[in-house]
Amino acid sequence: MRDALDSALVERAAALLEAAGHVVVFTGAGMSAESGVPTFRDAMTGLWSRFSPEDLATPEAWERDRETVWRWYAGRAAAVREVAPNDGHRAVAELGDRLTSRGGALSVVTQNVDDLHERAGSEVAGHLHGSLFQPRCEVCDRPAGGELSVAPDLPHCELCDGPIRPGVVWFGEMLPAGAWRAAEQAFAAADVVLIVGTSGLVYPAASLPIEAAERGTPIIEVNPEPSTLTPTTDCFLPAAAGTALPALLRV
Ligand code: BV8
Ligand code: ZN
Repeated sequence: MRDALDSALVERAAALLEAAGHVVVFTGAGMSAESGVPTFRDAMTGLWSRFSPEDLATPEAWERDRETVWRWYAGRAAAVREVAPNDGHRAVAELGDRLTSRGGALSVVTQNVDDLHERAGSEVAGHLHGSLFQPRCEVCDRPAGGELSVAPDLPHCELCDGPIRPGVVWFGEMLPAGAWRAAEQAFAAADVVLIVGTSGLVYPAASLPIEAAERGTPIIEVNPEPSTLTPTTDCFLPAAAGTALPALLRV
């Protein structure tokens, strides 16, 4: 990762945000990396080292071995409970407060299944890939109560005794209609899109900033490494979220 963040780049990005009425912040796993939540591309550690996320985050894995899949999500939910939002999450919340105070709006659209944006004070317009804290009955779809996420053993629905499944979107599953609609509306209304910490590999989520760029919406990206989305951006800040986002607020 390059050293000092180029102040001219920060000033250009800050000017785009300053001139904007409605900003969309689109985040991926890199947003939570400095909180200690491993990104999807990180090697799976410890007892999970023999799996890859694509192996476990699928309906087929759930049908094949519900206990193992449930335990993986319960472990991830427990790990998120042990960590805190980072300076990047707090800067996004502060940006939202500043926009609101001048009659503007901030929409957070996240691919992340953690609740760190909310715990930093942001309202999330859409969790495109669901949440670790919204388990639900696989049979009757009844929400099972957030804390069940960390229950180590496979729980069953109180109403119909169906298996409770993690409230996340697996590969091959449709994205939640409400979250997708809210995200499309937010991107359509955006004067600026700020992308933070995503490789841009997962669709259809990645199509949102790409289509915004095609409509001429200015795109700012924060990522220590270029991503597949970098070619569509107007301003690429090669830095971590916890460094670049607070810097944008200090200009
Ligand atoms: C679907 C929940 C359709 C589960 C996740 C074209 C069109 C439509 C679909 C597809 C398509 N091509 C392929 C598909 C299928 C598939 C897909 O996209 N596959 C990929 C792998 C090619 N998509 C789907 O299956 C989606 N569903 O399309 O349904 C359909 C149509 C008809 C009928 C039925 C269905 C569903 C996808 C959702 C999968 N679920 N998560 C769970 O968490 O277990 S996705 C999961 O991976 C995460 O949620 C996250 O979104 C994604 C990982 O991406 P990132 O967030 O970007 O994380 P990553 O690790 O990749 O990158 C981290 C970045 O952070 C890096 O760039 C790094 O440099 C940076 N970084 C690191 N540190 C920092 C940092 N940045 C800033 N600061 C730092 N400190
Ligand atoms: Zn049920």
